[in-house]
Amino acid sequence: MDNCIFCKIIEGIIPSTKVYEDEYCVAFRDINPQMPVHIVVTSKKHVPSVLGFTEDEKDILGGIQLAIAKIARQEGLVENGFRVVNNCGRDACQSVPHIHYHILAGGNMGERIV
Ligand code: DGP
Repeated sequence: MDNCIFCKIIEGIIPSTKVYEDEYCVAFRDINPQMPVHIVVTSKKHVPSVLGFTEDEKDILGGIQLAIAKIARQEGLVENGFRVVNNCGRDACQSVPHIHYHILAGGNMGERIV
């Protein structure tokens, strides 16, 4: 999609540090990391948020979940654990309207989610 930062990263127009790619998604290191490990996993299909998927796109959603597990193993995050965050809409401060999940790791994040 024109003028979408993540579409441009997926297409390689905007450079990024990619850590994973498959038929459903691309993962790259966040430009503004909030933890020592901060990876963004985004759908290759431009969908603004989790609200935008249809019943026949369950394969994409499942593919992303499986990719998150693969990335966690690949990046050595299994032993100490990690957090997965999806911001959706205004109150969650979603800044890029192309669905993505944050994988956060590399230190204790506390018991509270926010
Ligand atoms: P969110 O606020 O949930 O929409 O998260 C968007 C994230 O995307 C934010 O943590 C910063 C990251 N981001 C934005 N632009 C770029 C970029 O050009 N490159 C990379 N690597 N990350 C970006």
